[in-house]
Amino acid sequence: MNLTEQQIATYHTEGFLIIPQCLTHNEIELLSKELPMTIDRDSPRIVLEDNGAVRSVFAPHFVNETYLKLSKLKRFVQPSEQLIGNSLYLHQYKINTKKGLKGDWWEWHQDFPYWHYDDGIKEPDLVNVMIYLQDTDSSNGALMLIPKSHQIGIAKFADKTNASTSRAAKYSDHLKKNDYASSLNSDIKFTVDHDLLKSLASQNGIFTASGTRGTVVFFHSNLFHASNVNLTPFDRDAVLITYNSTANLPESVSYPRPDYLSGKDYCPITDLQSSLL
Ligand code: 6CS
Ligand code: FE
Repeated sequence: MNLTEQQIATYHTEGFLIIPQCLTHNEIELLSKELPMTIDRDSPRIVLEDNGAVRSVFAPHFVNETYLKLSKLKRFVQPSEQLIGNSLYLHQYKINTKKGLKGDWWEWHQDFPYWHYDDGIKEPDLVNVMIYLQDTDSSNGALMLIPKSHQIGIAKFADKTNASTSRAAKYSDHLKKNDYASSLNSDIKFTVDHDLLKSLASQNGIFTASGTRGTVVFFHSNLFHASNVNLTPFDRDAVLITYNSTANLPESVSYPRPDYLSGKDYCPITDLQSSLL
């Protein structure tokens, strides 16, 4: 699947691009059937909500062939190469399982600050590919976005610590103890300053990326985004694949995060797949 010039322009202006029905019914059925096989609750790859429900499953491709093939689908890699303008490798891969009545929120944030400060990636030349495995809307925690917000680069952070020092430097301490929770839980460390959020939301509005199962949202690593709790009794599983340019490899950081959070296979993605089946 190749994007048109118009679609590429839309992505660079708005910061996101939605492709409905990007996966077939049978492909989605297979992903849903195999999702439980990616979960080993004793593994550090699994992040839990405070209430014990699974919040995220990192690196499902480490343990499951179908999810490995998903990360190599032509339908994702080729458009992402067009958007980034370079060959790509897999930087991060997770399933954010927002369980029925238990799945918590994601506060307004950008992804790139985590990949810049925690993983040492210099430029925001990464793209997120988000796939809905169920019909998703505002009732069960669809992705909320502020269009064009990626254009300002790394935003001013909300001050959660009323620290006078630079927050990023302060928070790197968390990495010393292999404590990644403040990047992955429902109280994440780098969130957007509320005055800035209000100003951009007033200018550009807040868009809720609703879509039927199989919808794919490509979005920029600096785009402001959030998602609400899941108030329905039904699960809302979203797969997020993050590709990084092979010309933008991480520089060394004091406390490197493990490979399930920050991919270490920097080879360009090959053996592209046409289908999951
Ligand atoms: O730390 C990370 O890599 C993860 N944390 C957030 C809040 N978004 C990006 C990524 O999934
Ligand atoms: Fe995010």
